[in-house]
Amino acid sequence: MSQIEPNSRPFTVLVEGNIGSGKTTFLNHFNKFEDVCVLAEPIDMWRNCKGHNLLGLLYEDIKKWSFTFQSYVQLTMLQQHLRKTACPVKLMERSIYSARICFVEKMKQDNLISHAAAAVIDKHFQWIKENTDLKVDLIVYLRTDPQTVYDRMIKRNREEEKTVSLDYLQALHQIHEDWLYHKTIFELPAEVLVLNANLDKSVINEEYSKFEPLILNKKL
Ligand code: DCP
Repeated sequence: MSQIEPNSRPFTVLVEGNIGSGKTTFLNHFNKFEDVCVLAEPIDMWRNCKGHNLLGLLYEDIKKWSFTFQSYVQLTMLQQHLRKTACPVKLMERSIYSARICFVEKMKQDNLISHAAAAVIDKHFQWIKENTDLKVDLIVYLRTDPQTVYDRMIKRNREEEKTVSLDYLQALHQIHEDWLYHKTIFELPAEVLVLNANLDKSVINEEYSKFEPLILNKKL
């Protein structure tokens, strides 16, 4: 395995997309490369914060738990951004950026989080950006149709997501589109590679293989 110099930064790639867009499948595809450090979303931590299932609480009563949940997401995502690796490439499932730009924003729009609570999250976010190294080299946007991800979500039947509606996925889709496709809202921390993630699991690995050199920062 090739290693990077002790103080240099790995080529950092964020994998973004709607709920059910196939981020895990994407990460699994790249897990086979020994030069790649794959950081899955810390969902187990969200399910067990000192014994509390924050993800479960969130969907039980979204208004009551949005702030608590997103505060913890922000901390766990920061830990992922700062995690050191000797690998030359680091692949992260989601980021502190999508937490703030997609999820907190959606909660704000829906009045699920007070403007005061959102301001606190934002203050933390701004401080983190200014005082830590969140540098990213590439964003992979797994672009999907809301109906496709809704069907996948129903099929996977994750206990906490039973109350997630097609409307919610449509709205989240729109925010991802505005941020990563139309590029009309917020900042973009890196260039975006858009992939068609509507494709079926049986063919999607072939699609991902085509983009391996770009994602792994290898010259063609
Ligand atoms: N979530 C949230 N706020 C965040 C990040 C995630 O409310 N800042 C929620 C949405 C989902 C769950 O956490 O219910 C996991 O969402 P992701 O879209 O990040 O991960 P998936 O497991 O759905 O990814 P995929 O199916 O693409 O592999």
